[in-house]
Amino acid sequence: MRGSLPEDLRDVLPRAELDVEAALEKVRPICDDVRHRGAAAVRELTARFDGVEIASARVPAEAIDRALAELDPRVRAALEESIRRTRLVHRDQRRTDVTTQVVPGGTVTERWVPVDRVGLYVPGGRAVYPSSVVMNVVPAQEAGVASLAVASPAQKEFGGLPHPTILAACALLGVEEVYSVGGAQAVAMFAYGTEECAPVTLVTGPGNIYVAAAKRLLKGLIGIDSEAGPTEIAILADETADPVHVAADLISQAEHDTIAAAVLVTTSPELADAVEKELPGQVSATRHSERITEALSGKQSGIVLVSSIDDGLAVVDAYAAEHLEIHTADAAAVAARVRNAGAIFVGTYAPVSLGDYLAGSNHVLPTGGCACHSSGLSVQSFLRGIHVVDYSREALAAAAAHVSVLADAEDLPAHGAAIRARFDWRVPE
Ligand code: HSO
Ligand code: ZN
Repeated sequence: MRGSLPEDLRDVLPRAELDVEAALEKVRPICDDVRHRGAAAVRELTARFDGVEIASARVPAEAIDRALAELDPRVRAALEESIRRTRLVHRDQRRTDVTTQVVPGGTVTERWVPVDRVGLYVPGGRAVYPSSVVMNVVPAQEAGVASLAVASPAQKEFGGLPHPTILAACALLGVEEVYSVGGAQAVAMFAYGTEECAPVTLVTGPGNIYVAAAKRLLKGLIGIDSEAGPTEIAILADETADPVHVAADLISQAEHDTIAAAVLVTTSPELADAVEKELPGQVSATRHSERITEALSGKQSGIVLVSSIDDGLAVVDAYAAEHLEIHTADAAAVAARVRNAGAIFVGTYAPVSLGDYLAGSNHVLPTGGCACHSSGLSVQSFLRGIHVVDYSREALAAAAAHVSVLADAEDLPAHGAAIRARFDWRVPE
């Protein structure tokens, strides 16, 4: 992509397509079943989709305690440090109520109130990520959410319980309410509630296409975070970048999924060549080389050559990556000019892998270009700002004329009348 940039960059940039709409028809009967038959439906669907019979979806406290007792001490120490750092960052995101004196005797307060109860979905199968439990639970807790439940698929090899590392992460975070339920039925259980699980007001957490479809279907009844799509890394680099680091970081996110996206945007053809030369060796040396090869050769991944950092910035802004790394001279100055990204990683020593686990930042981030309008998960995701309006008689009287005029202009005279009724139908002078 040399020379002038195309008009709409989004048309030419590589991106995966995910057809959530098609999955909607499949999840509708599942959600209806859970709605009408509750816990019995959840158990039957678990037998059908996860191949394991469970007596109850609720995970007993002893199983959670046991998972923590049996957790590798090194994993425990790393998770504890991840929780500590993530808490530091998210604690600083807490909001204080703000009262604005609009006129004498008239105030509006924005009061921040956490949602009552959150359901957190944690995937099973290939993507067993205790780190995602941390990234969802910590902001909810720091927001002051009083009731938090976790659902994760029943695993046959663990006797119908969720994966033990997931249970151990819950234990470390003080989450006691855990269900061995996966897929669309987990989202439906949270939304409608069952005999075993009280309904929630908000569901967060990543999942497969059926989880995303169930979230889309039930949105409105419940709030949702975002529909997490396949993960993405974009790297903006110049000739000062180290091809070994660039290749390693592209590979690190391609490791998640065959449809993960890894995009390098660079001003340097030499760097592009060097990265292309570097990739095969690193890919073949790593465990998930097949998955990575497929992700890197997919149409959603590639190298974009640009003529200048300005053009590079235009490209990464149009792409709006979930993760954006900057490997340029004066990376901080370039990073400061980026407008669209889920999270920005500045320079050589801030790779995405650090952010995935231990930077303190959140790793639940907008994908699929949604970073141009949405943010990652934060304390704010679990709060509602409620406007509290408090006006005195005098302050209302002083506003009455303007309200009446605007109400009449909208042909809603009863609006103005509601104010005049308080002053015996005559607003005092
Ligand atoms: N990079 C993923 C999060 C993750 N990485 C979990 C490792 N474990 C999406 O931000
Ligand atoms: Zn990752």
